[in-house]
Amino acid sequence: MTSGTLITLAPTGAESAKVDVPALPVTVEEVVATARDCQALGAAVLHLHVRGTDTRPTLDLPRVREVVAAVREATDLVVQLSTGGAVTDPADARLAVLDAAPDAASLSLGTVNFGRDVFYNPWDLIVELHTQMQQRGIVPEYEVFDLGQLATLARLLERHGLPHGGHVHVDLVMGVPGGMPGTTAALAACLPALPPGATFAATGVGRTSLPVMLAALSAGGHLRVGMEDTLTYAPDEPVRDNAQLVARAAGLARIAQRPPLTPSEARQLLGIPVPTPVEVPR
Ligand code: KMH
Ligand code: ZN
Repeated sequence: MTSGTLITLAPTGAESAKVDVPALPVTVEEVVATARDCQALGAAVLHLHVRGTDTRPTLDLPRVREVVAAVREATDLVVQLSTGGAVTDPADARLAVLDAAPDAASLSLGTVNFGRDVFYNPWDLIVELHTQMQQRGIVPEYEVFDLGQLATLARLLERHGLPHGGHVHVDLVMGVPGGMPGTTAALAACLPALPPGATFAATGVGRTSLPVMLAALSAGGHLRVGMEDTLTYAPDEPVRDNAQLVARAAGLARIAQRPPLTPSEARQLLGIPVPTPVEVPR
């Protein structure tokens, strides 16, 4: 069992509108402030969906680069760009996000119903993302929405080799309407299907957030939290901000005697090189 807990913050996502959720960080300043606050509370990785100046999700490369650079300037967080985007995003634009040269990127392992929408992840796109990340030195986080997608992961690794860095890290995204439920039983069913030596995190969407977090901690797993997945803190109590969710996750991790990993410990775990400090001439 890993001794510490990797906490990934997913602050924004692509599903909620700023008008409906005013606390959602969408501007560069809001994302940077959120990232900084949440690093101080125990987050080590930032799972990032970028919004345009109109507050809507965008994969526009200059904008993506601008937000990545701003987060890097202000924090030590591992920057993990979403290649999932929004359900409406085409495959080529999702692949092009890798041009922003993040430390890491998400890689979804199968097509899944997403509420009334469909989140398309055909095999050829999975292979293309995996091999492009290998070539570019970007570490994937494999997003798994259903048990069968772990069989896809085994096939992917067998045919195309280990990811850059050599370590396999999986995020079980649970409770999506159309995917596996956010229950302890579903999480336990996934564990024997993880590749040997892999680590895993779990994310419970909506009201499954807490049960999934507790199940993941009890099984030696890591956590992803944030307003991408959770907008209600308790029944009838909207989430105040992302920091509230990270603080709860960090508190539970400490109670489990697996305190939050620092960003540099997270890099070691995930096989991401620690950035060398830039020497300032005197
Ligand atoms: N926005 C969802 C359709 C990812 O970031 O890789 C997909 C998603 C997964 O959020
Ligand atoms: Zn995402």
